[in-house]
Amino acid sequence: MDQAEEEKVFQERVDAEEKIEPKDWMPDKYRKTLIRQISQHAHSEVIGMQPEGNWLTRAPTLHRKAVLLAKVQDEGGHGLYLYSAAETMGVSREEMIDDLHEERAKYASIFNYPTLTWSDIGAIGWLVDSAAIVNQISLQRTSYGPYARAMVRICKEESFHQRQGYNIMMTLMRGSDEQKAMAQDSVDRFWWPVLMMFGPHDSDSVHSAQNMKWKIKRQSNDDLRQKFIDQTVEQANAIGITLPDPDLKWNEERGHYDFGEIDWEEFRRSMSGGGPCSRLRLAHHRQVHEEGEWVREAMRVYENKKRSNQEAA
Ligand code: FAQ
Repeated sequence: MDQAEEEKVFQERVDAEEKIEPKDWMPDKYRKTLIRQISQHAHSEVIGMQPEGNWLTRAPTLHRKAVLLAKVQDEGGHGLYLYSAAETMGVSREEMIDDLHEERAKYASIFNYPTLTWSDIGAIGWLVDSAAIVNQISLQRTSYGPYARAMVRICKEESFHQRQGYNIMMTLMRGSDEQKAMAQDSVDRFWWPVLMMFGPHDSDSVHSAQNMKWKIKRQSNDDLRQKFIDQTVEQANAIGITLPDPDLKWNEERGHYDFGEIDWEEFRRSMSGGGPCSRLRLAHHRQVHEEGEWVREAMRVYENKKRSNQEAA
């Protein structure tokens, strides 16, 4: 088959909802855009451990600490599933980490914001994990098999993360005036950056049109953002939190909440190294990666020794 025929058969398989597996033929651009998206997703999970890890030593109770510890470890695990899924497409872990360190690869801009108070941990669990779930539920049906399967387990774990975050917010909102003000302040700071997690408007999204056709993406950035807003308004009302958007109101005709415009200048700044903690996040990742070199070296020596023993036997 020539290239055009192969692409036609590939598209027919995608249209028929068949999963594409690592050894199947796929267009080069499909492989490239998936490596881009999956590795960025993996980097987000791992960089996302930093803002929450910041509060591990200051969690208010032993119970909260144990829960947060489990959550942060889960995020590291998600990164590992996702790096493994990307590796099935022929890219190595080293290349992906290099791309992150050299700022050729992105990670979710939300993790460039600081966690200033304990309630920020509640706001991240509730809002950031909710947004991640809305996006990832959709990705469970993505066309690339290893990515879709990784999403199933990740979504289950994210549900627990969301519940623990909402539980922190609910507890604070039942507390003193000071606790209520702290919870509200976290939501005031995180709300707009969370809406940016879904990416630019569909009309400005460079990858959406092709990636929807290939069923890498199953729902558009704007549709997912709307879904998240509709469900979150009800959750905020239930605990007495005010979402910081004066334009937020139910639109009977559309059957959705209307909302104000996102500050896209801030989004662009934050995703391209100009967020409040961008430098810190990457510097920390580079430092920890360097400190872990002895583990990778030990693994390489062990693998080489095992191979030479097998060859000698
Ligand atoms: N931040 O053409 P599009 C989590 C970039 S996991 C930074 O629309 P696409 C778990 C985009 O990469 C959160 N950059 O791109 C957790 C592209 O740049 P490029 C991560 C962004 O790929 C919770 C450019 O803008 N989840 O939270 C962002 O079709 C708590 C043009 O955009 C995923 O990664 C952004 N927010 O759609 C962990 C889900 N948005 O690559 C710890 C998988 C867009 O050309 C604690 N990814 N950009 O240089 C996706 O679904 C998609 O990649 C989108 C972007 C929706 C993020």
